[in-house]
Amino acid sequence: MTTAYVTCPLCEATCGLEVTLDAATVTGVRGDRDDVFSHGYVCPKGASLGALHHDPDRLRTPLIRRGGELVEASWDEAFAEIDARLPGIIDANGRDAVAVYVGNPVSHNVSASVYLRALVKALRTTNVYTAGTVDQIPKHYSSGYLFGGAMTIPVPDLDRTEYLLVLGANPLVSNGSLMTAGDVRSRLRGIRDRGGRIVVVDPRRTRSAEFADEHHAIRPGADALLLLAMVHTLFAENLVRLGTLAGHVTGVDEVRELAAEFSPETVADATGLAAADIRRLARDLAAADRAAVYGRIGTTTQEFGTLTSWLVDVLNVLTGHLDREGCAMFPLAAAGQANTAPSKPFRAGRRRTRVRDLPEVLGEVPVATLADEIETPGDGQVRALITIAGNPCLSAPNAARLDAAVAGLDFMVSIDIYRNETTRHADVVLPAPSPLERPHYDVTLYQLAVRSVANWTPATLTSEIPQEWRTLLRLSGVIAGQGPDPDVDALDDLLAADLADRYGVTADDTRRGPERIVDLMLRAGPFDLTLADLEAAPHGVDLGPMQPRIPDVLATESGKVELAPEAIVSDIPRLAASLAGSAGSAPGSAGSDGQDTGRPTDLILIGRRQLSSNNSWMHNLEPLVRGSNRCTAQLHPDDAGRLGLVDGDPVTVTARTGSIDVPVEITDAMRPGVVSIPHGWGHDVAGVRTAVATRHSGANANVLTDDRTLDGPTGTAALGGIPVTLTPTR
Ligand SMILES: Nc1nc2c(c(=O)[nH]1)N[C@H]1C(S)=C(S)[C@@H](COP(=O)(O)OP(=O)(O)OC[C@H]3O[C@@H](n4cnc5c(=O)[nH]c(N)nc54)[C@H](O)[C@@H]3O)O[C@H]1N2
Ligand SMILES: Nc1nc2c(c(=O)[nH]1)N[C@H]1C(S)=C(S)[C@@H](COP(=O)(O)OP(=O)(O)OC[C@H]3O[C@@H](n4cnc5c(=O)[nH]c(N)nc54)[C@H](O)[C@@H]3O)O[C@H]1N2
Ligand code: SF4
Ligand SMILES: [Mo]
Repeated sequence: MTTAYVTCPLCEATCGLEVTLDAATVTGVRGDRDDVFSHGYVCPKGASLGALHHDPDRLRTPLIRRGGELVEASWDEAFAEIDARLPGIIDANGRDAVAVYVGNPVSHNVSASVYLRALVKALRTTNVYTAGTVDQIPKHYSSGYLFGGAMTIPVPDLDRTEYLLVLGANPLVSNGSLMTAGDVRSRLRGIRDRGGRIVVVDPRRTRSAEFADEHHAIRPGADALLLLAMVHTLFAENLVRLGTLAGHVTGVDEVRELAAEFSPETVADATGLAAADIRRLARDLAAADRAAVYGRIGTTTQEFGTLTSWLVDVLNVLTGHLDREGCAMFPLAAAGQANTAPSKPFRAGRRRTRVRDLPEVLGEVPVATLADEIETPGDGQVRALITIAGNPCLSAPNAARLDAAVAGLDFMVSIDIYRNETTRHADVVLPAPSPLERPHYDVTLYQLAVRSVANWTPATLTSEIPQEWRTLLRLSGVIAGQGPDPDVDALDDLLAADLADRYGVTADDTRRGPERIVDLMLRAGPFDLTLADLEAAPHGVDLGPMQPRIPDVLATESGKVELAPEAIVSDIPRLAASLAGSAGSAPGSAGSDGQDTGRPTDLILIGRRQLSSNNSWMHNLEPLVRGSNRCTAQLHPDDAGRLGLVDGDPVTVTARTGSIDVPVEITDAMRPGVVSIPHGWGHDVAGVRTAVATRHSGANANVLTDDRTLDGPTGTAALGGIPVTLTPTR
């Protein structure tokens, strides 16, 4: 029996886990009590790392399409196939003919996130699509314009705050997002134990809302109106206090003027909150000494995602709750320096997409328009696709359309651990090691951590499958014209030298791959660590709480927090128009879509996360698909009564883009007029190899979400606020 200490790479919480093994068999996974950050916490997903590793359906060899079927092949055969087909498509159709889709697990995988840059560089395509464009891009955009850097994202100082206003997040289920906090439950409990308050704004009474002191069931998509009315109240009641930020902020007067027309009375109907409650929320926030406003996916994947993300921080600034102990603060990461390296002020929209004229943000373009780019003929039409750790056929809006478009591509390569709803369409599938077969250091998520921590995980088990960084470099070499078997070590040396140069340190060339990269990032970082320091600390190194960082952290042109950037406030007229359009609208209507179909059974669709799910890809593990982890449409009893439905009835849910069949689950946790269906289900399609998931298939909620309904400034998909009708299934 042996024991290994690993950082869980499955979600943003970065928990430390203790894995016990009998030779190469995982016999147990539990929380590591000595972990400096998570102190022994583990969730059902982390506890399933062994089941994931031993899943017989997980891919171990490459697959190639032969006579229409995906068959097992050697690595050399797989790369020979790619070499025979991909460069030809680029030669004939140009570089933009190849698109890349980068999925969520890339951010949790140092091999993939660092070495992806080599692939993107080799491709030189403008068609870089990411899961971020159905997620947090509005937050990068608002932070970029407010503070100068897209990763300069304030996170709540959870361990010291006394008032936390949460919008559109359910940390007790998601374990926290854009707020890396091992054991978030204990940290939230800490707020209450200190006598503090937690307020949750969410159309659904979630676990986090139950846990909180106060819950407001807002209408979907109305957060920007609520927050703007709170800003209005701060000015109207003379509660604006910049405190330590005075002298570091521009644009306060513009914000006052912009908020003038949004009084609490004006927005009360549209938000579903009483004007008196809106005023009180503003006063409570202003009165709290240590407070933070925090918004997550319910605030970014909606039609006013950018405005809402911006207003979250506008409130933090106007109440003096930014960059101060116990408030919203800027993390300091030990490696990767996303918000410490000097950088040019952030700008988005440096180029726009061919078919729908949508902006790039961080070089990424919205996956909501990938189907357009595949289907629309002309120069730059997408003919080939590379997916890396992504399942867009389940996770992107108007998924049925995207699925058909992807099926019609000339060529597709996927790097993935499963043959699933997306990778089944590939011509070549390249497997990647399981999380226990690779080293790990959470370069990305530590940028957002509520304390500075660093933890290195060596690979627990060896693998026949090449490390993902090797696969990415090999693919890059093929695309660069070096043939099917490029010198991967030479490419690695180049990448390391390039990064060492950028960070101004000397790389330790006795190491290779992510070991060498993480080591040089640590040595360039603010804590002067080396990888050897972390290798000697299997439970991690705690580097202390967040510290005030203004003005040094600011990278705007003016060197100040620019509170009213044109690139954001130019979207306010659209918000005002939605308010005008929402007068007298049906319950639950976001009042922002103008897509009311006029039918009496109209409801507004939102999503939800489930404790034992991980987006679309952990449903193949028996321990996770038991019990309450089911794909249902949650509905308020009043709506169920109106529709003549009882609990468990099958219903057909229909939107502009399509319809799905799911059972209803009647619960007064829902706001009347709103229906909630989780995403990531819909596994009963041909050609997948996920036997357990197929048995627990559920339905694909993204057949209902609309690729036309987007956040204005960024083109991020509005996955919530979709009008749907429910009819009993015959
Ligand atoms: N167990 C589990 N954990 C996960 C994941 C998972 O799939 N399962 N996924 C991970 C990923 S990729 C992410 S991005 C994070 C997300 O982390 P969270 O944002 O915390 O995740 P959700 O549980 O989806 O919470 C979003 C909430 O927004 C609410 N909401 C919907 N529309 C609106 C609206 O218009 N306004 C407001 N105020 N609220 C709204 C929903 O009811 C929901 O409760 O979670 C991560 N963690
Ligand atoms: N309706 C609705 N849709 C949503 C959301 C929502 O709230 N509602 N949330 C959105 C959000 S926040 C996100 S982040 C996206 C996620 O969207 P995606 O990233 O497209 O989807 P995932 O389900 O995370 O799929 C991850 C894929 O990576 C594979 N994988 C896992 N680990 C590895 C690895 O180490 N290497 C490789 N190569 N592959 C690996 C899995 O098998 C799976 O195919 O979904 C979005 N879609
Ligand atoms: S909360 Fe996230 S990091 Fe922690 S064990 Fe669960 S999946 Fe892993
Ligand atoms: Mo996400």
